[in-house]
Amino acid sequence: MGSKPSKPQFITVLGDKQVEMGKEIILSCETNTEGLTVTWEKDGHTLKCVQDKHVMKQDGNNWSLQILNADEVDEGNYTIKLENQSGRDACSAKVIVELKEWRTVQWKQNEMVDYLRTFTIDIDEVKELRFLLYGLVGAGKSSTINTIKTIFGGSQFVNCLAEAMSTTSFTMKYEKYVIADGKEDLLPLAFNDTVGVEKEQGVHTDDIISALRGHIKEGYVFNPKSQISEENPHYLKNPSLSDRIHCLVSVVAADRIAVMDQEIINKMRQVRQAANRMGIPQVVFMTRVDLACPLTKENLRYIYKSKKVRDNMQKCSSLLGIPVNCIFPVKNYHMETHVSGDINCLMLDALTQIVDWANDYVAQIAQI
Ligand SMILES: Nc1nc2c(ncn2[C@@H]2O[C@H](COP(=O)(O)OP(=O)(O)OP(=O)(O)O)[C@@H](O)[C@H]2O)c(=O)[nH]1
Ligand SMILES: [Mg+2]
Repeated sequence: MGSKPSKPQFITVLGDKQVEMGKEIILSCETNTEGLTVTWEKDGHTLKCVQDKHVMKQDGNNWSLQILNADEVDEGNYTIKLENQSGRDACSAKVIVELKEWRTVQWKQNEMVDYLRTFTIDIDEVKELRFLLYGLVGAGKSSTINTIKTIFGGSQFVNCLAEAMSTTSFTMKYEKYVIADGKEDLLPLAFNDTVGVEKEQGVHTDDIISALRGHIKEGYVFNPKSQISEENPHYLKNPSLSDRIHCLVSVVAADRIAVMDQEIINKMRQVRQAANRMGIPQVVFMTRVDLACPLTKENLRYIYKSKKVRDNMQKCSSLLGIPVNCIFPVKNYHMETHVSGDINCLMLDALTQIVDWANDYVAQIAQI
């Protein structure tokens, strides 16, 4: 009787790979013994070896998987499993395929900052363009306002608006935030922060619709059980064009899109449809991209090369019914202690576009 073989073990393990489209990927490892049964898996399923795509090799104790002409479908989690009579072992690695950049961002902030600093609204009667931030609890609404304030404040704005992590909304009041350019001047932009949407609690959908129409004054404390009544001192009966919201910004966390509840999606769609009827431009700010995509976390400039980001944007578009070109992935200040040019540029890229859309809307309504 022959002796039992050694229990399979790895001498070297698979390493994570990041490659450009069209390039070759090689995953390799070394084991302690030969005579093993080896299987390769991708995302938990046995890898189907495709001709001219996959080459699996063994050279003594060295094992490799070569993936030719890397394509977005090759991105995923690869595992090699070893087995013999004495036992089994496995190790995994992530493969990230950089897509061809499909949207460009100007990674220099000066021009965009200057554009917003000198921006004027087409209609004199309207002194500020109003943006309403709306979305799930903890989506990053308040953090988005913090990030915008940071850009124009020149140093990181103390993050007093945002909550570390909570299941109920941290923001309870309807508040307006203006953007100070330096110490004194104000940009003609205002951002209204709202309570997060929740399944049972949270902001009443009709209140958001009233806010879009300009009926709710700042300082109003949202009541999840009932909508604002016309008798409420915070109810504005005859809002002017200046009181109305000029752009609806739905805020969605990239790392939570896959687990968004249908009831929440329905509420958000209801608000969106109301905004549609009023002709209000609507966009999505997809926050927390760094938590949803390791490529972006490592370097924000890869944002439009990331398959994860693009897939999340497409998912978000079909869930909420908003075209992909109105969806802006952004990263907010979160752990950073210093101002980052890249964080600023990504937010400014979105901001410069939505400011134009809000301005067009105001000009259009003023003519009616
Ligand atoms: N990593 C990371 N964290 C973020 C980002 N944006 C927001 N966060 C974090 O997400 C959490 C929730 O952010 P908030 O800005 O408080 O979210 P909110 O939508 O205002 O939440 P409510 O007011 O409670 O409805 C906080 O811990 C933020 O620091 C981001 O882009 N990246
Ligand atoms: Mg908040």
